[in-house]
Amino acid sequence: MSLDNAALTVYGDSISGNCLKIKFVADRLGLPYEWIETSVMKRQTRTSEFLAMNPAGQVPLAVFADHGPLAQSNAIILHLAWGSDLIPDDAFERALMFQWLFWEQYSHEPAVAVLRFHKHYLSKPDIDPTLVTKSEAVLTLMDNHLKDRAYFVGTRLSLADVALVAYTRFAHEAELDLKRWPQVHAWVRRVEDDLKIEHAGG
Ligand SMILES: N[C@@H](CCC(=O)N[C@@H](CS)C(=O)NCC(=O)O)C(=O)O
Repeated sequence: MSLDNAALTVYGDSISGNCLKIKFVADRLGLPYEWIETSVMKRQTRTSEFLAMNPAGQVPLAVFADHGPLAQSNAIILHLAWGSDLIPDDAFERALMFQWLFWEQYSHEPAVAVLRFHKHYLSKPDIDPTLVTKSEAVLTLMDNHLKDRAYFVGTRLSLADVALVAYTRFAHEAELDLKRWPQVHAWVRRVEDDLKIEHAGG
């Protein structure tokens, strides 16, 4: 897609992997946008102004000058990247990319992102142990998938990698040491380099 300078406003919290997905894709594609920092911890997603744009009270939220608001991180990155090299041309590879995007939202994010939030941001003393076992299981599944490939789909970076790296790169903040999952560890570095972003895990 192409956008002029005033066409896209992104409401996002910079500590959120879901929000950073939008930044990574827009920056990679050279799409201009205005980022409005919107803190979840300060409940800035619960103001009447924000709820009027997204009744779900969540970031990220993309507001397109010509169409209006669009929520859900993976819907937003799909819209921004449609027609770009971040989405495979081949129909089956594209379906595989969707497979990983749905898995990310249903299985990965509810484990790894929630564990990180509870440990790193809420410093909860009573962490649900199933969050740890679920997070370890998703990282093991990813490590097995990456044993004979550099990217999740095909031979190049796609939205599947962008969505999955968003919280995996913060695994250390969930006290998950990626050295236990060496393929995932190397893939995180690879994708961070491709996206020209800092190595979150140092
Ligand atoms: N499935 C949504 C999840 C969005 C989400 O959970 N956003 C969090 C920040 S990562 C949020 O805004 N939480 C505030 C709240 O739910 O009150 C997506 O991918 O965009």
